[in-house]
Amino acid sequence: MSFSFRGNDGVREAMHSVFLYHAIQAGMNIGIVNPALLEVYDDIPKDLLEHVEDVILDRRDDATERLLDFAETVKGSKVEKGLDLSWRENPLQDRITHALVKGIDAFIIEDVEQARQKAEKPIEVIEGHLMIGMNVVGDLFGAGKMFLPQVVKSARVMKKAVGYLNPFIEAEKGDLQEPVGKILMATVKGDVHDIGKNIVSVVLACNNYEIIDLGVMVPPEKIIETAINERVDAIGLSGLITPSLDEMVYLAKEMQRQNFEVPLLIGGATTSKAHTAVKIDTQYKNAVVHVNDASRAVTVVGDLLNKKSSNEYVAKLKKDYNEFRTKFLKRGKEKSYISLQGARKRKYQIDWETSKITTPKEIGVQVLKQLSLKELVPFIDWSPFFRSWDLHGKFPAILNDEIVGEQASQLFDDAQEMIKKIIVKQLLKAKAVFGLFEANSINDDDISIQKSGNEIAVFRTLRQQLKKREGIPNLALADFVAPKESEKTDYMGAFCVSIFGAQELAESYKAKEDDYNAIMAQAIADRFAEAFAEYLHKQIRTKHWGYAVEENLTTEDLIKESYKGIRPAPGYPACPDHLEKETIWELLNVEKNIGVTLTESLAMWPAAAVSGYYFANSEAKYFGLGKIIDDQVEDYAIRKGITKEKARKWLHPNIANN
Ligand code: B12
Repeated sequence: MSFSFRGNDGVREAMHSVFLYHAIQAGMNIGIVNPALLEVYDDIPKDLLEHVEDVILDRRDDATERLLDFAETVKGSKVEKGLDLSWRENPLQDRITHALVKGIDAFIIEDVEQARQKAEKPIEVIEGHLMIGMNVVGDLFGAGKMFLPQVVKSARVMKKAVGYLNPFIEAEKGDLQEPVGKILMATVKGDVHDIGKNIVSVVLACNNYEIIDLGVMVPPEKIIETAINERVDAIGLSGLITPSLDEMVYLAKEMQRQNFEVPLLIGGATTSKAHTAVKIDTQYKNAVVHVNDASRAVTVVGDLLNKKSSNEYVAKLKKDYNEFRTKFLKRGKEKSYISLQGARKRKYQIDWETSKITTPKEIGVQVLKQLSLKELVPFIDWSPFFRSWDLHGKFPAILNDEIVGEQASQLFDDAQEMIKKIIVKQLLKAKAVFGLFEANSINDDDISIQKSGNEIAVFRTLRQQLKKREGIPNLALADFVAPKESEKTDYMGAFCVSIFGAQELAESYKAKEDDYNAIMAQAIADRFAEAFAEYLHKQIRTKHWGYAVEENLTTEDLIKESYKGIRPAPGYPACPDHLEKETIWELLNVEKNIGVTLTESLAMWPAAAVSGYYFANSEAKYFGLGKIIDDQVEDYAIRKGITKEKARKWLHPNIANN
């Protein structure tokens, strides 16, 4: 018998059960019969059963079509998986290990209780049964045979088991299990991003490290004080945006000043081995190490805290960073830069006589407070979602990837479940403010924003200064807006989108010791934020500004940025200057309109947020500013009316040989 079927999971599961049942009834020769499947048979709703049986028993000509139609009506009523319970018949230790490796928490209390009754002291269950299981998890992860989402699920099972045992341990005044080390984790002052830090914390906790997580926006004094009071064995700092790099340098200096000896771990999207070696390592004479993904964290921390070999490891690390630094600093010097004046002469030239300028259909500021998240789902770019979980590959191909495909599919299914729940229960809220304005570039690199001919704001843009081949322009975003001298009225836009509620949702899962879903909630909120930016940009192009009304692009086209016009965001390569967010905030009255605030490092809160500009010219394109030199820093300080020191502080990641 053969049939093809593309119903939803619930129906597919039921099909499978019914097929198995009938096959058994018919005395077919089936290799493995899992009794658990037959239990599901009893639970199959009568109407579904009838439709499925029609197909299998070939009772009607239109049976398949009817079943497919029926499948549409029962979407979302997925039957629980996990039917193969044969592992429950294994010995106790195997069951506990299986539960930890597979991340199944359904039976862990039952098994742990059995282990507790057999043990002399409840602590033995943690030190014995559970640690044996977690060591298997650690080994498989280390060997690349288990992936991050699985490890985070294992941690969830472990936490549930330990949570159950702790009252017993405390009741007999026994000592709780000794961790192998205490690690302080914090996202530095002014930064709000913590998904990476949370992932690393879970992975380290899985390996029996005690984690003191101070959360986000943590002032240096608090980090220092907690490190002293808690006698931590290492400090881990995380940061998403470039201003955080300075905070890390400051902390390293402070640790040195206060004669700290513990290692300093550096991580987060904006950090790099180069910055760590050049700027942080030089400030602290003890170990400083950059860790760029969660899977490396365990080995690095293990090496740093290993009493026997840590001296040797740290010496090697220092030597490596020293060599790296020397090479890196030389590399920067090989590049040549041209003066700002020279760069301005090589600006990107648009022929404003012929270039089409579309007058926006709606000028001024608008607020969106009630957008349904459902609308954003088709705009989600899933590839970065998998990357957050350390699964690398492009969506959708990643779902069938030979190595990570199974994990990616499971993760994707879990994400869909959570999205459904978020939408139905309205757990997250999408808010945006945007505005379209009259604009002209002035003094080469500034953009004057006007209302009825009066200037209401000025955006300062930065110009590439790398020496380039003849004919290749030195770009600044201002090049994409008609200059005042052209006597043409041009336009520009600005926006801020944000997803509210992610922190609260993640906290609610954390309170239930469920890190897997806590991280999932944050990762999904980030996807929604980016999808919202994509969605709104499309609305701008096709509706509010209306310069690309005819556009018909797929999500894939949007991911490839095949659209006309651009939406660069302060901090991204074309405009790395975060300070410009302050101008966006004033112009759009962001805080009052939607409640998104800026921290002292100009990170946005809530964290799942994007803010940026809209340029509509068909020649506008994304680019990287690269490095700039001192004359531009000075010029920028004058244009912006700030001190040169302040300009240097904000621009330093982009200053050559700095
Ligand atoms: C996804 C993403 C976003 C998402 C979500 C970010 C978030 N969760 O906060 C959204 C769309 C919301 C976003 C917004 C912004 N982003 Co963004 N974003 C990214 C992107 C593409 C991936 C970051 C990410 O989430 N990675 C996944 C996580 C899990 O990885 P991770 O944090 O790096 O953590 C891993 C390791 O670093 C390490 N780790 C992390 N912490 C620690 C700590 C310790 C102790 C250790 C040992 C290890 C460790 O282990 C983790 C797990 O493997 C990066 C580019 C990139 N490829 O990195 C840009 C990037 C980080 N974003 C950037 C910018 C500028 C912004 C915005 C300012 C843009 C804007 N104007 O709107 C905003 C800021 C948001 C805010 N709240 O202020 C810049 C930052 C550089 C800069 N110039 O400041 C980047 C680098 C892009 C770029 N090339 O310019 N962003």
